[in-house]
Amino acid sequence: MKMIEAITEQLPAWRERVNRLRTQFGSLKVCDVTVEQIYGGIRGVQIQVSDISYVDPYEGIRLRGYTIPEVLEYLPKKPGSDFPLVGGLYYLLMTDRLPNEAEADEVEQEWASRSQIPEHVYQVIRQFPRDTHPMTLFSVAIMALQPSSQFASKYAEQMFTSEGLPKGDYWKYYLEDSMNLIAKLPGIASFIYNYKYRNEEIVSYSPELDWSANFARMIGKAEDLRYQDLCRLFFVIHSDHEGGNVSAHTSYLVSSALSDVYLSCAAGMNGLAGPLHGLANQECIRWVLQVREAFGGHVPGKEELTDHLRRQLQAGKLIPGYGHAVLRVTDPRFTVQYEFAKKYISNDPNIELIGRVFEVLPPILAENGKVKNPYPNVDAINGALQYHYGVKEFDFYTVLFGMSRILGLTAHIVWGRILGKPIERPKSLTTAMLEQLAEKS
Ligand code: CMX
Repeated sequence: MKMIEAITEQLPAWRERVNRLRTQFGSLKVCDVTVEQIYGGIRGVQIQVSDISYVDPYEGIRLRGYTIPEVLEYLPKKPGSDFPLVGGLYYLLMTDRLPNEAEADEVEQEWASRSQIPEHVYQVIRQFPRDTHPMTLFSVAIMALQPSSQFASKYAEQMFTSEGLPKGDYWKYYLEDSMNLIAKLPGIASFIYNYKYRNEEIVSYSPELDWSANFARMIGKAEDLRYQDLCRLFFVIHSDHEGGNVSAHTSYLVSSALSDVYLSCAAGMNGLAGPLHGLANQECIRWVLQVREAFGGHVPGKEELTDHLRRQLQAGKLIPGYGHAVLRVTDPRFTVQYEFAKKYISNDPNIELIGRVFEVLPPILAENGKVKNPYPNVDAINGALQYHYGVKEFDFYTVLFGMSRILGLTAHIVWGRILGKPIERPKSLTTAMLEQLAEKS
């Protein structure tokens, strides 16, 4: 694979950079930690390095240094589509280089050749009651693939041989496992969708189509080229959001114990399934529909909407899709999806309402100065787009998010092995110890 060559070429330079930092500047202090941060979710404590992506509060996410509009513009596309091949995005995340068409295509072809899902994975999903949350099914399906981990078997094997598996080569097996897992995600996610909401159909992967279009086709949208484009857009923009969010940090931590890609990604997906993380995106469309319902199915005018929003805030309610822990501007991932919506489905009433809320809500949220970011985040529009194209099962939206996020998680995990990162083990203190520190201060 070209991806392996591109990484191998860069290896000596990367290892040299990290070694230099560790040996020459190992004792350099990066930041302090306050008691408030320890009790307050470790917010703002700079304890990680992520070269895959960085979230700037005023600019939003950069994937390998490229902003969302740049990524959408520069990555190779299939003829007839305005949106990138996810294979190209993966090449960028993994190798730190923009791919040409052949390189993006090679990743797509690799996925096609690795897409066959073992029968027992479907059986595992079928054992669960149909009302099981799709994220639970997604996580167990990933776990069901774990016995096929090349890293796990190679690692176990070398324990009993004289040759051994050089530490510097671990990453190659992690990359193999990542490619094998990602190749199967459209089949797994679509089967979960079909099992829960459609006809239990298992649809095989078409090598003619890219990863995103395969997923769309597998849930019955073979003819809907616009939905296929939406999938490409969605999967690209949700792929990574730095290393500190719950799913990225969890999977990275688990992989630091040399747990393989399957174990690590399933753990990350369990974090993504939490209502304060990935699950938030199903709340936004629910809220949009509730607002319309409150106005008899119509989209309220500006004044009516302003009154309604003020009443909700006065009642202490959160407005889903607004605010962010890091961002201090409109999330660029909202902006590109809103542009897609305005271009193709501007007469959809939910999109119309989302546009009106975007006009009136930020100044209202900003009024009392409490909300640090009064602008929309990516979740404010995700669900409405899926809903328009007929994916109306809200609880499935986090699986779509998960499919995309595994692209980023595996890039972090593989690079952890490339750079020889050790097992993570932060130190904990007791409350009494902090009280003693406080006494002395
Ligand atoms: N509506 C009403 N009040 C809000 C608000 C919103 N959308 N966003 C923040 N606030 C309130 C908070 O509840 C908090 O009030 P209290 O001090 O009374 O508890 C205050 O404003 C300050 O919050 P903040 O520091 O601006 O925001 P946080 O970093 O604590 O939380 C987030 C960020 C996203 C959890 C929060 O804005 C929120 O709950 N938004 C709505 C849910 C949502 O859209 N979640 C998706 C997040 C997407 C992502 O993480 O990628």
